[in-house]
Amino acid sequence: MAKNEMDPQRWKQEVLKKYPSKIGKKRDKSIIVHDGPENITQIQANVRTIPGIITQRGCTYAGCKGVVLGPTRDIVNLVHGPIGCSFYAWLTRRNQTLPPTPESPNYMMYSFSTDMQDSNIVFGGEIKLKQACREAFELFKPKAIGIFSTCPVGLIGDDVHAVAREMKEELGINIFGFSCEGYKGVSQSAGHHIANNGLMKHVIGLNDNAPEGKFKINMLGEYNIGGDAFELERIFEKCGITLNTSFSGNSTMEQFERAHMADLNVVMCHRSINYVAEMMEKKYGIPWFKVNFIGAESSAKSLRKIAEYFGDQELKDRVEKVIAEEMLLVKKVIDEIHPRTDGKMAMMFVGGSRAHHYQELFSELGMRTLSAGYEFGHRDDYEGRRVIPTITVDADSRNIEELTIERDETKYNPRKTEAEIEALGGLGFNSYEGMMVDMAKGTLVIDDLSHYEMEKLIELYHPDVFCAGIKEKYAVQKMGIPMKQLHSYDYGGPYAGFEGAINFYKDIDMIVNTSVWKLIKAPWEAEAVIEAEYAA
Ligand code: CFM
Repeated sequence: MAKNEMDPQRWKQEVLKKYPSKIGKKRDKSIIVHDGPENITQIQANVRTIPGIITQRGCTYAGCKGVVLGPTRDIVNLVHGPIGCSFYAWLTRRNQTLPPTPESPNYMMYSFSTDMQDSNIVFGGEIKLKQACREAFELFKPKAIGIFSTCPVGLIGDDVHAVAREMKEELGINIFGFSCEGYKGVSQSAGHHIANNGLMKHVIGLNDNAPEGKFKINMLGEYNIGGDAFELERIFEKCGITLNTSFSGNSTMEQFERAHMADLNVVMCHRSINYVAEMMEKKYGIPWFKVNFIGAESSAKSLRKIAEYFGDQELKDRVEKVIAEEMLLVKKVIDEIHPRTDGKMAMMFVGGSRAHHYQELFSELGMRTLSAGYEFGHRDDYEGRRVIPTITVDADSRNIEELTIERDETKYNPRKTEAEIEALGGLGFNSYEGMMVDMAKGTLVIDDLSHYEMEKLIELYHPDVFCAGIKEKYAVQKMGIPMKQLHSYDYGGPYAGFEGAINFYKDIDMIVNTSVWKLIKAPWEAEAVIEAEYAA
């Protein structure tokens, strides 16, 4: 703790006492004063948001359509619902994609929607949905169409799966539906799971033609925000590692179909795609482990893990050579910037993985993370996968289908024997240690941060940079604290890999060292505040 910094325990009590007691009791379990990596406290996560607290969360449809399937360029992702929901369908998430030729299909700049009207709500929307499929097929001749359900679809009972089957038959292309109505889960996390299930059921395993290459991997949970995937593709190519499939940054339908041909699954964002990793292991025998390409050191570590897995000396040497070369540039920039960022304080409240990963980048700059949390992470994302068996299944989690996956006898091929897996145990197969293990004692870990809690963090700690999303951005900046979006990168990036790390160091240096913020007065500094307490 820096001098004169408020004790986190006191901060927590101050915040909780302002809530009505029932709400205070609920929030108490989601706000953890971290007792250090050796003594991880249970956190309440993935439960319903308290109405009115102003959550950062999104909906199930956003997780399915926007996050997991959204970055695929050659599937027509058709939203079945009112046009408002389709704002999400229209490049709002800054995924980038690079078709091989200008003629190659790329539908990412389109917004496909059935534009449901009142009459469809009353009389049903299936006919309109069929028409939309036919129209999309006629206009674009896509390889596949994905149909995404918004809230009204579930409320009126349109059967998107029946329509998908019928249209698949009629049009002769792969068409599949998702029951990802916005209300289906407590956040977008449910949508990830539904998308994972759909990909397993309808797409993965359809095509056995894999690209040439001795070391074939799938990259799971990398969505090419701000060009991150391009940087990772560059690094893999330099190392001689073949990227078979990417879920789903810069991806195509063909890549998804051949995902079962890889020798290894590496998982970036555990929250959004761990289900696919697990299911592919069972069905096809592909092992998986967690990697992190946010941060130069962790990128190097992840590359070494991949090389170790394949065990090929030539690959190992080449990876070392690449790391040495890249680190030379990284180090040069760090040496210059570090003195200006050292000791500064960051806070980050993002999604279900970045609040963990980005702490690495900040620590490379000598900055500490005083407080962090996920919008929709589960306990395993905080405390590590070992707590999964102890997570209570509630009505909301039971709502999401759990697929029963059997071994595919014709395509199952264990990439490593049990003995080999055991010998490589240090790589951490099937495991993720979560965020808290990497955080210092006395930090504040907060799940589903409320707007009020955010204001109190800023008011009482004055962090040097606050990281979250567009909903928080201008509220934070009005309080005179620089704000960095870690969802869209504020139109910057890439931040993954080595070149990405360099971009990040430079951006953060600019952000935390500009003097303009000192000229802004927060509302409570500029005017008198009237405070009141409940009489009852
Ligand atoms: Fe995974 Fe993501 Fe994230 Fe996520 Fe997201 Fe995202 Fe995110 Mo925004 S899949 S959990 S649902 S890393 S859209 S690319 S930035 S909240 S931290």
